[in-house]
Amino acid sequence: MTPPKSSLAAVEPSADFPDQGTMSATPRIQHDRMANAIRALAMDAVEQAKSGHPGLPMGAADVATVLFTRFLKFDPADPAWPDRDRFVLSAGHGSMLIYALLHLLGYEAMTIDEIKRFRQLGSLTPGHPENFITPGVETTTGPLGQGLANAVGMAIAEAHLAATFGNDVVDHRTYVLASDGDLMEGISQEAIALAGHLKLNKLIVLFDDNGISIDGPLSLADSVDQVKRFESAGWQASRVDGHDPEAIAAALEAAQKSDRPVMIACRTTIGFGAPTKAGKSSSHGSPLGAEEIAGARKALGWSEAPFEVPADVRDFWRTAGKRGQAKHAAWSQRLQGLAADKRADFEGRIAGKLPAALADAVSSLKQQLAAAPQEIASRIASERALEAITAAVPAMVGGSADLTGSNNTRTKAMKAMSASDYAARFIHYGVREHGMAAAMNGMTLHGGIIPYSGTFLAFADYCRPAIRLAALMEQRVIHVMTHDSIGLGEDGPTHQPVEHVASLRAIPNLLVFRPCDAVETAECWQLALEAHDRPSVLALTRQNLPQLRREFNDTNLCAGGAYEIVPAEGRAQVSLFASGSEVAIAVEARKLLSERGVLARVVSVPCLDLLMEAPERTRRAVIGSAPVNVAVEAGIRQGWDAIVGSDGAFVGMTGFGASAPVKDLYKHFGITPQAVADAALSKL
Ligand SMILES: Cc1ncc(C[n+]2csc(CCOP(=O)(O)OP(=O)(O)O)c2C)c(N)n1
Repeated sequence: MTPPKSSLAAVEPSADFPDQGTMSATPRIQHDRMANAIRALAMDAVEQAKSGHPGLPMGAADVATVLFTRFLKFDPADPAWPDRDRFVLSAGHGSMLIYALLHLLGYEAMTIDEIKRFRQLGSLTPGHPENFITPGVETTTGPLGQGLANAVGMAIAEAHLAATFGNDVVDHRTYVLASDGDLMEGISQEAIALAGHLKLNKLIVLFDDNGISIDGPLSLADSVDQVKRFESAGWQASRVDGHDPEAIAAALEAAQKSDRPVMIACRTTIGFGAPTKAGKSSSHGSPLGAEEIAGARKALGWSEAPFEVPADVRDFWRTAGKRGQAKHAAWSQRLQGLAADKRADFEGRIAGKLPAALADAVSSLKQQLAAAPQEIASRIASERALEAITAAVPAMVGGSADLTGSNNTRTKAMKAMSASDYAARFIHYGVREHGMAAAMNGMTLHGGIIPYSGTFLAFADYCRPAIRLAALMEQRVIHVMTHDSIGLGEDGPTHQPVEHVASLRAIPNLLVFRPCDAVETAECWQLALEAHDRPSVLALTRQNLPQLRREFNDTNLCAGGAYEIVPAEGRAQVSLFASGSEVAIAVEARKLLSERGVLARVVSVPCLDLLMEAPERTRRAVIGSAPVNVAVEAGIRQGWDAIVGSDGAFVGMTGFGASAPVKDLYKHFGITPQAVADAALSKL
C-alpha cells in the first residue's frame, strides 16, 4: 500500500466543481487533500469515542470524494429535496464516512461538535447511521445487506414515480456503498436479482472491494467473483482501482449511460494511510491508537490537529456542496410548472398524506357488508377491501413473494410492474421475502409510495430483520401475511404459524392486526394505512370466517385494539378474549356457558399492541372486571397474560401443529368452543 503523494500546500479552489454529470477532473492534489480530510475526521472521531470503525472510511474516502464532488445530486440546504440522488451507506459500520461527508459538504446540523460527539448519547452521529436522527442519512444501516436491498426499493420508487409523474419532477439515481459483508449476506442475492430483473439502470452500487472482513482476509470464507455474480443477475459490472480518482470517475460516467443496474468493484485498501494496520482487519473496527494515527497523518501529509480541517480543504468541500443548488432551483421551477392538481397530487404523495377518499371507501365497504354479510376468509375480505382502498389511495404499491393467488394482494385493476411498465402497481417479488421486506422499506423511505406485500405468516421470519428496521425507522409498510394458524390445515406444521404472532408483537412500534371477520379486516386496513410512522402486519386466515359484525357502525371499532363484540346478558362472570379466527369460537363458547347459566362477554382483540398502548382507564374498561378471564388464540400464550393475568386461562397452542384438515386440527389441539367453556368453568 503506497499512500498517494500529497502536499501540505494550500491549493486554490481551481475550476470549482462542475455541475453533476459533466466530467471534469479535480486536480489530484486537491482530491487527495479532500479525501484525507475524511480519513482524518474518521480517525479522530473513532479515537475520541474509543470505539468505531476507521477502516472503511479511510479505504473508501477516494470513492466517496469522487462521487460526492462530481456526480451525486444533492443540496445540503434541503436534505429532503425529493429529486435528490439517494446515497445509501449499506456498510453502516463505516458511519464516520457519511458523517464526515455531511460535515464537509455543509449540512448545517452536522457541526464539528457533532463529529466530536461520535457515538455519544443524543448526538447526530450514532454508531450506525440512523435516518430518523441525522438529516442527510437516507436509511438506517448496520445489519449488513439491508441498505443494498433498501436501495433497490428506492430505485423502484424512483422508476415508478417517474413513470407516474414524469421525468421533469422525478429523475434521480440511487447510489450504494456496499462492503464484502453486504455482498456475503443472503439478502444481497435477493436484492440484486430483483434489481437486475427490473433493469433498474439508475441504481449504482460501489463495492468497497477491500478483501478484508472482521475475521481477517476474505479468503477465509469467500471466493465469489462478484463481477461475474452481478453480471449473471443482469447488471453491468466492472472493476476499478478504488484509489484512482479518474478511474472511479470514468466508471461512474459510464454508469450514467447504462441500460442496466451497475456495480463497480472498487479495489481499496482498508485503513488506507495507516502505517501498520492498512490492509488488515485490525483497522476495521477499533480505534487505531495514537501512534498509528500519528503515522497515518505523516503518510497522508496531514499535519492538522485533531478535528481541524484547513480552510482551503473546507472551501473545496463547501464549493462541492453547492453544486446542486442550480439543479434544485430548476427543479422547483419545473414543479411549479405542473398542472395544479398534478402538483398537489405529487406533493401530497411525497408528504405521505392519505386522500379523503380512503375513509369513504372503508365506510361504503362496511355498509355493503352490513347489507350482505359475507362468510369468507379474511384474506379474501382483504382482497375486497383492497379493491376499494387501492382505488382511493394511488400511493399503494402491492406485491407478493410468489404467493399472489394465496395472499390475495393483487386487485383486478393492478398490472404487474416490469422493466417496460414501471407505472404498474403490483410487484411480483419472486420467492424473496427478505428482499421484498427490505425493498419496501426503501420505497417508503424514498417517499411517495405506501408499499404492501404478501407472503405466508410462517415466513414472517424470513422478513423479520427488515420488519424490525421498518419499526425502528418508523416507516409505514404493510405486510399481508396469510395462512395465519393451524387453520391453514393440510400443509402442516412447517407452514402453520404458532409463535409468529407473539414474536411479531414483541417488536416495538410494530402493529400486528388479526381481524376476526370482513368488517374488522376493512377497519384494520384503514388503521394500518393511517399509522404514518409505523409498520403493520395483517395476519389473515386461509379458512372462511363468519361475519360477526353485522350492524353498520361508521366508527372504527378496531382503533382501540380491542372492544366488546358480544356483551354478557347481565353482570359478566366470564370475559372471553380472542383474536382473528378464534373470536367466532369464543362467541360459540359464550352460548355454551349461557346454557350452563354462566354469563359471559366476548372481547375481540384485533390488535393487542394498540390495546396495550391505550390509556390505563380505557384498557381496564375493555378488559373488564369479570372474576374469570379466558383468552383464546391459535398460537402460543405469550403476551396474553397482560390481559387475562397469570391466573387467567388460555386456550391455544403449546407446540407445533400437524398436517390434517382444519376441523380435525382444531379438535385435536383442543381449540374448540367446548374447550373454552370448560376452561372458564374450571376457574369459576
Ligand atoms: C447482519 C450482520 N451480521 C454481522 C454484522 C457484524 N459485522 C459488522 S461489519 C462485519 C464485516 C466486516 O467486513 P466488511 O463488510 O468487508 O467491512 P470492512 O471490514 O471492509 O469494513 C460484520 C460481520 C453486521 N453488522 N450485520
